[in-house]
Amino acid sequence: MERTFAIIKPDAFAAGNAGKIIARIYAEGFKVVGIKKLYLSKVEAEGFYAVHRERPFFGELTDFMSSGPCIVMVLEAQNAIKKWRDLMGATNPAAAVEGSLRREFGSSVGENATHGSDAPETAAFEMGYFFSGLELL
Ligand code: 3AN
Repeated sequence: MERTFAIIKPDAFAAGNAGKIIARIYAEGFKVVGIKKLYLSKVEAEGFYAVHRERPFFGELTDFMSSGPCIVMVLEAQNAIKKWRDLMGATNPAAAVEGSLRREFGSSVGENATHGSDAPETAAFEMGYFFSGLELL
């Protein structure tokens, strides 16, 4: 079993799509190990996305991620990292496969409904950024 970190981003939360996304997560066979609603500050969003600090879209990305509440989760499954990224689809919703979450719920490359860790090292950092060990029992 593997764990990954996921976010239902502010666009999807504000649009009332969190329930549908969580239903898909269960339907695809993930176990939800941790889940909570947060309203990130700009500084908290900058810390989470620190790896993207030099990218031209860093300001836009962290403004958006601190623009409203989101839901952060730890998901468990076999090959959870790849399985969750496959379910999300491509970064750009217009290029994401039919049936993927970003295709269905995303509206642009920035406001793309969901986040998922891209490797075991980033998953470990991201889970630890938002959850204590006790919250993941
Ligand atoms: P992914 O989340 O699919 O791994 P990354 O790691 O390339 O994508 O980008 C991290 C996040 O930054 C994306 N989820 C997306 O919301 C945002 N992002 C990526 N490219 C752009 C862009 N050109 N303009 C605005 N936001 C972007």
